[in-house]
Amino acid sequence: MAPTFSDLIEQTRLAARSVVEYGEGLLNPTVRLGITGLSRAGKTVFITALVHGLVRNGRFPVFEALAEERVVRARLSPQPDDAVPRFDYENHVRALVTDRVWPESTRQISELRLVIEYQSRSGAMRELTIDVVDYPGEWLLDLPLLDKSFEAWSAETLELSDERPRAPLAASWRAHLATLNANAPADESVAIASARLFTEYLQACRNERYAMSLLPPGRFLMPGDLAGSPALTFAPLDVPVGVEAPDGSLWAMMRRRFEAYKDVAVRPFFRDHFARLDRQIVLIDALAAFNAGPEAVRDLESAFRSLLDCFEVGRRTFLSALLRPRADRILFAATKADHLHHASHDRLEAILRRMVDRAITRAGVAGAQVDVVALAAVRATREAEVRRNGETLHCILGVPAPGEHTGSFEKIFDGKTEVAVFPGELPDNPDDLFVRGAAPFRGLTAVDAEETDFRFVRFRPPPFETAGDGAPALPHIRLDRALQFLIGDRLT
Ligand SMILES: Nc1nc2c(ncn2[C@@H]2O[C@H](COP(=O)(O)OP(=O)(O)OP(=O)(O)O)[C@@H](O)[C@H]2O)c(=O)[nH]1
Ligand SMILES: [Mg+2]
Repeated sequence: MAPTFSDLIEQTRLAARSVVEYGEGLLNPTVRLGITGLSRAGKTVFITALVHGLVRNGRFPVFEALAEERVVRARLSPQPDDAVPRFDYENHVRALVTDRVWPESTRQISELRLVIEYQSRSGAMRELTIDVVDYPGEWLLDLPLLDKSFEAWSAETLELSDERPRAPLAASWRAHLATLNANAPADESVAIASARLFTEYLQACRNERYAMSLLPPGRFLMPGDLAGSPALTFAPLDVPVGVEAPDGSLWAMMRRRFEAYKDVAVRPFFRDHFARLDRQIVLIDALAAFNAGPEAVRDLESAFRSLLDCFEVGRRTFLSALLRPRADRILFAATKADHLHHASHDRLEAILRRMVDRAITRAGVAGAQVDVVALAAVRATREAEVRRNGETLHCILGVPAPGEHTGSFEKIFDGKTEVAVFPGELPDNPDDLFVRGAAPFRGLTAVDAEETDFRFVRFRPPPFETAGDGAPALPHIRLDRALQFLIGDRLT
């Protein structure tokens, strides 16, 4: 699609800013680290654990600068943007470490700056500044809307809502839509009713039983400060693509609001956060999708396909910084790997690789380094082998969060008792999970909880681990490998 006038202005603005930032970067080396992920993927926990580990000299043997004892200290520092709230690091740490509860879902964008004082391999004292941004994952799925018209988005959304398992969840909204005449005069009460029913449909799709991922517009699920505004009061209509809407019609009003949504909510978010990243980690919670079933896995895959097509990747040279800033390293991470025995971690990585293969190829072609890892920013479990009927099962041990239950509800956990859980085993061949028509695995979408092939219980955060040297630290899985890939080369 040819760039529109507002796209051109946007690009000029970005280019001007990146020249300034490039100059600042030479004087005061800074990495803008993008933590990307859909809602509940594990962004807030990842940032908290990463910063906690760096500030308190966590156990990161694979992170070379720390292992070689060249990190003098890491400290929090005032963030660059005065108008963005600060990431509530202290409260998140308190929740995780003292109360042993997970942080709440993120409702607003926030920012944190960390400065690492270190000794270079040549012996010189240096500083590296790291800026991270946290935001509600729902907003991420708005990026693909930027180059879609209202009509194209409507058509796609309607088509998707005809598929299983969405169709029954969309029934009320679709019944209301069927009563509307898009060419009739605009009516605010109709717009309000449509937006409400459409939002209820999106909310229903998100239920853990269905775990659908592709649910834009993101602010319908997490409105931030736009709740109730006209820019959020629209819904898809059954209208043809490439035709002009009659003046004063419901269609014209919906289309105008869809464009307003992009101008007010999506473009500023993209401009202020996504278009300026040096390094990216993309966090993906594949386990919630396995829990729900093959439809959820396919939906997650298509959500990422449309999303990753929007990313800019490639080497950061002066020229590319001038033209457009790019991320030159991207790490795809399957989060919450502590829900699986380590025997399944390679398989989880293979599944993730399969899910984002197109993005990996494109990033490689553009000159960016790409890697894939299965990690747990906070490891809430230990491993155990359990023998049952002469068979050895790879189990995990952990304290389920209060209110979690066994598949058949015969036991509701109290948040204090440790249990052994067999989460299921991932297939050797990732295609078994993706190929339509292949023997499908069973998830919550299709069967009752006691018949599913995978079962991932939500565990409470773990107590501190004490190392040989007596220093307490939060346990993790491969968080140090992620850190080494993302910033290790900047600390040599
Ligand atoms: N066991 C385990 N659970 C995790 C881990 N990371 C995240 N979780 C679980 O996943 C949930 C979501 O994690 P968050 O970090 O809040 O996810 P988020 O990406 O910030 O989500 P939004 O703020 O909604 O966009 C947590 O409440 C935990 O239940 C992990 O490393 N291990
Ligand atoms: Mg969050």
